Amino acid sequence: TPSVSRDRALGLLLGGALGDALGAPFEGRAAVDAAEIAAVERAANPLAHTDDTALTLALAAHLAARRDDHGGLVDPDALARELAAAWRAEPWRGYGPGAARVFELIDNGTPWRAAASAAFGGAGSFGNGAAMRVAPVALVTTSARQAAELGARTGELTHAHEHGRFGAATQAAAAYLALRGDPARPVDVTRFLRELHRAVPSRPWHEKLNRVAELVRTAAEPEHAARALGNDVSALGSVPAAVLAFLQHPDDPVATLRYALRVAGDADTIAAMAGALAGARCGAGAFPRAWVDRLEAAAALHELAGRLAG
Ligand code: 8NA
Ligand code: MG
Ligand code: MG
Ligand code: MG
Repeated sequence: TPSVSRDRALGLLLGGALGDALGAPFEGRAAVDAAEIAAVERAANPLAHTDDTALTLALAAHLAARRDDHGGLVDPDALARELAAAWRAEPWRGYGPGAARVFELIDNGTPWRAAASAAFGGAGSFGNGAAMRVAPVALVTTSARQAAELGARTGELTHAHEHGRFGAATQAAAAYLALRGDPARPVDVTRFLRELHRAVPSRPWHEKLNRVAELVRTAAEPEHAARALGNDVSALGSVPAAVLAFLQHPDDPVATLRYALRVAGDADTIAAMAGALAGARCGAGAFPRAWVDRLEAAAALHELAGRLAG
C-alpha cells in the first residue's frame, strides 16, 4: 500500500477538530443557519474542542505509539484505560452521560467489556461516541474492510450496542476510502457507498446508506437530510449524515463542514466526522489557515500527523 502523505494525515485530524470546534456552539440545536456559521468562522477567539477531539487525540496517540513499537495495531485493554484517562483529565469537555459512566467504571479498574455492557440497563450505548473518535484508524490500516474491523474493535471498548460498533465501523471505512481515493479523480459515490455496505452487516444501516445515495443524487439541502437521515446523538442517526456531507462536496472541505453544521442536531459531532473525511481526501492545505491557527489542539494534531503519516 502506498504511504499516506503528511498533508492528508494532518487533514484527517484537523478536519475532525475543526468540525468539532466550529460546531460546539450549535450542539443540540434544532436548526443552524448560514449567517450563524459565518459568524463563528469570522470570530477571532480560540477554537476549543470537545469530547470528540479529546478522544480522537487519545486514540491517535495510542495508534502512533503502537506503530513505533511494531506491536499489534491496538492493545484493547490499554486503549480503554487511555480513553478513560482522557475523560478523567478533562471531564468537562462535553461527554454524554452514558460515556462518562463507562469511563468512570474503567478508570476505577472495571474491565472495559463489563463497563461497556452495563450501560443503559445492559443494552450498551448506541451513541455516536465510538464513531466520532475513530477516523485515525484509517491511517494505520490497509483496506476498508480492515479499517471497519479495527474501528469496531476500538468502538466496542465503550459502545457495546451493535449500532455503536457499526457506527465506528462505517466511519472508519469511510475515512479509509476518503484517505486512499485519488483526489485527482471524482469520488465514485456508488462505489464508495457499496464499500460502506460491506463494512456493516445490518439492514438499518444499508437502508440509511441507500437514502444517502438518493440524497446525493437529488443534491438535497441539509435541512432535508436531517429529516431523512436523522441528526441526533445516536450512531445510526448521525454517521449517515456525516457521510452525506462529505459526498455532497467531496472536493470542497469548507463546503462539507458548512453542510454538516447546517444538518444541526449533534452538529459538532456530525461536522467532526464529515470534516475528517474531507480532510483525508483534500489534505490540511484545503482548510483556511486562519481557522487552523485558532485551533486549541493544532500543535498536538500536527505532532500526531507526523507520527502517523508515511
Ligand atoms: P453516550 O453513550 O452517553 O450516548 C449518547 C446518548 O445516546 C445517551 O446520553 C442516550 O441519550 C442515548 N443512548 C445511547 N445508547 C442508548 C441506549 N442503549 N438506550 C437509550 N439511549 C441510549 O455518549 P456518546 O459518547 O456515545 O455520545 C456522543 C455524543 O455525546 C456526542 O454528541 C458528544 O459530543 C456528546 N454530547 C452530546 C450532547 C447532546 O446531547 N447533544 C451534549 C454534550 C455532549
Ligand atoms: Mg462533542
Ligand atoms: Mg459536545
Ligand atoms: Mg456532539
